[in-house]
Amino acid sequence: MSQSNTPFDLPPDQPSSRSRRRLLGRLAAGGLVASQGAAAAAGELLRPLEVAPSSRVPGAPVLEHPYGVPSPREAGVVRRSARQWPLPGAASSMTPLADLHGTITPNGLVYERHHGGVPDIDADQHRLAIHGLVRTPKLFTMDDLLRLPAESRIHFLECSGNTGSEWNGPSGLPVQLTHGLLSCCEWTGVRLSTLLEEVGGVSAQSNANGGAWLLAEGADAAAMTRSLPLDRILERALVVYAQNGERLRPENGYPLRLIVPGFEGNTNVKWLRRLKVVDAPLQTREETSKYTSLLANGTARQFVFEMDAKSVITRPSPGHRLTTHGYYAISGIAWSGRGMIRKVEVSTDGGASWRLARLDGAARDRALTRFEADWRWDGAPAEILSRATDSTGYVQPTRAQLVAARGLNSQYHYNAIQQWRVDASGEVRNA
Ligand SMILES: Nc1nc2c(c(=O)[nH]1)N[C@H]1C(S)=C(S)[C@@H](COP(=O)(O)O)O[C@H]1N2
Ligand SMILES: [Mo]
Repeated sequence: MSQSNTPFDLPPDQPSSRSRRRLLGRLAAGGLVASQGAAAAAGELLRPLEVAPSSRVPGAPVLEHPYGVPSPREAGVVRRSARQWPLPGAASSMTPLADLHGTITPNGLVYERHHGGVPDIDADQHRLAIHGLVRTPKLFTMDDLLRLPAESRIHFLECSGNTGSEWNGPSGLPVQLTHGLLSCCEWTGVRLSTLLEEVGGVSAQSNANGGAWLLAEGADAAAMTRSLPLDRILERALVVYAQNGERLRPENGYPLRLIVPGFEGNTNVKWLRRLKVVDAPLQTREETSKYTSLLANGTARQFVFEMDAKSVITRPSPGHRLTTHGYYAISGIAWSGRGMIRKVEVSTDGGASWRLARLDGAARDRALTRFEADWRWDGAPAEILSRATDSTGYVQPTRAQLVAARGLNSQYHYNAIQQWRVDASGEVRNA
């Protein structure tokens, strides 16, 4: 393979499938990836053709792990925390984005954010109350909920504090610790609208103040409570008991949680015990002292629900090292709380020029989308970044644009373009 970077540098805004076909055509003879130290290969090449040592003995028996676990060789792929938290129970752990593929987060790696620890709840004893401005208030057992029509949908979940580390410039942290308060699961449960029908619908009084709100409360030590505008969530919200095909994990809300697709993480109340229809937001702790964003001019943004469009390159990313010159697929994820991802552009020159990335799989509403762009690294220092545009036409801002609009007082809703630096040795850094 030639070391020149010209043949594979794609012109900006060229439809990338065409570019890819051209790239694949050019490389058909040699393949995209030369094996490392191609010349050393003669002896190596013969090895896979001999009987493998692992074929000479019987393997481990079935049911060695009644609940399957990852290979011990993947033991480093775990959730991690970015910092020490001052109070026990009030903490978070982050998803190892650089080690994941596709768009679904395995259940053992879904990020965690708890304000008061993980409660131990007996599903048989758990109840969901739906009351307030409804015709016939009811208590639901888990069995009641499981009898109702179920719906499964894939959605991302992102903490509004995600990537807060970058407000003041590059933090030096790897992508797990900058963007890892982010996961994407297939959630299964009952539509909120179905449950409201079960309680006879919202009673007329609620409409006097211009629409009903919904208070959601958790059964944890933090008794997490948020008020949500019912009109805006009714179509999409789910009360879920399962994630990725199995019951919720304790740390993600077992036995029941609210999923409000696209809304900031904290509105997705875990260990859900109560939904109360009210005629105005209740101004709970979680929407006054917290989750309100102070702007530079001294006013505050309250009830900032939707997570704006965002993207990040997960491979290569800080901690990775490019060991040879030549072809690399730049891979990452993009998402928007306002709809679908329409396009992702990638730059390898610090944002001077952009090219379209390929979007993998079907476009999904308020879910992670995997993108990929071809890149040929010639060994020169590079700055790689990605920029998402969503179905509303909104374009992910630069950090400078975001700071100009919001100031530096707020820790929440940081969604700026993220740049990684590749130095001449191939080391990738957040600098
Ligand atoms: N009851 C309750 N619900 C909660 C929380 C909590 O502490 N208690 N944390 C919230 C926050 S801040 C976020 S970001 C998400 C995290 O969900 P996860 O832990 O399943 O990733 O849950 C939300 N729901
Ligand atoms: Mo959060």
